[in-house]
Amino acid sequence: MDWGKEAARRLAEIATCSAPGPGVTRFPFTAEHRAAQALITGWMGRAGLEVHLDAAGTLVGRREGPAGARTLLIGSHQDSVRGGGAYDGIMGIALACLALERLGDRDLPNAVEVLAFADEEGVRFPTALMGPRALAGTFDPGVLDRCDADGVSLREALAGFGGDPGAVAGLKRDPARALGYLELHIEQGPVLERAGQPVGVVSSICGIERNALTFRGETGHAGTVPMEARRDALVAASGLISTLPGVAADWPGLRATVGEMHLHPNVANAIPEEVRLVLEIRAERDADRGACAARCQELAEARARAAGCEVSFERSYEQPAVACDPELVSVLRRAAGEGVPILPSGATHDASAMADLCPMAMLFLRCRGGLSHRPEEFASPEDMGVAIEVLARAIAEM
Ligand code: HGY
Ligand code: MN
Ligand code: MN
Repeated sequence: MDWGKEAARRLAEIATCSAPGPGVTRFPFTAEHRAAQALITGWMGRAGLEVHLDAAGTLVGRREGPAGARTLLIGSHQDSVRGGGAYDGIMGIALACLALERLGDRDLPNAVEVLAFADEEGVRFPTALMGPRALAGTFDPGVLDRCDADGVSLREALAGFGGDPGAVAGLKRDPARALGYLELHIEQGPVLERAGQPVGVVSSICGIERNALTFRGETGHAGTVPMEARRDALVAASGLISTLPGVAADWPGLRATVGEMHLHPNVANAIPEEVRLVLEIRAERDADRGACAARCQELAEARARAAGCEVSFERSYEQPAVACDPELVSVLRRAAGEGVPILPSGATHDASAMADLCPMAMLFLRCRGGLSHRPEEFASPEDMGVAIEVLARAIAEM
């Protein structure tokens, strides 16, 4: 079997489980998720795994190990961003199943579980990582009442999909029974491609926070309200946004982004009364991230005052920076062969939350042009074949 080619075939097939439009759009607890789940169930079955859906909507495939053995957890997320690629998240699930299929009925030193988490991107609901946080015992039940753009709560969507909102908190695993967590993921950056390497081992995952800002001014007729009499919420918001590149430069490696913004009333001939936006900040050091968020809040308040507006600034999501486990990193380095690159992750992952349960490590795959969170995202069958061999070796030797 050409395992890399089979991976490419499976990923092309599951990429069709998407809402219409360019790239892949597969949000949690939707018809697209349900269609993808049917395919993943087949992958897990072919890998000889016992499959069930847990209360948080994670599809779990388990292979028993020797009596008393601990469990090696391997996973990633099934969901995508809007118009995203065919590899982010889902490739880690596919390669885990193929590595176990490749190992066949060989005796393994541990039990193994493949975890297909429902929601890592946090695009449909203003929260994320419910699946891994439930297993780690860090899940906040309050997020179940958060709603999507259509007013559907996470609680309703999860129950409608076959999950059990009331039982999510009970999913907490015993850390003593978890050997560790491995995640294979497309790099989403250019480092491995520039190094001419198919795979790399991750050293650490950046920290991330999202802050919800609402600028409030006063609407009015665009043709009759004099410029000097306006309280234009978009003038205030854009005053903050335009300063971000300069502010972020004060902390090397820090990234600040406003990728989501909503105007009201959002018509060409009325002054914007309200602007809601999400300010996302990422950094390798949590102290840098906190300092930058404080600076941005000061700037937002100053720009709002200057425009005669008010602004609210509230953190809606946070995930601290986390180092990968040195022992698991060594396992992956041995399996991948000395000389494999070691690199930090500027993207966050399910592994960020799994680190609260057990030791974790990640294997990155080369990403063509470093392009991700867009339809052009691509990992080659050859590189996926290499990654499957590396993972199979790691599973067999841990
Ligand atoms: O945004 C991220 O880093 C991840 O893809 N959710
Ligand atoms: Mn992503
Ligand atoms: Mn991802």
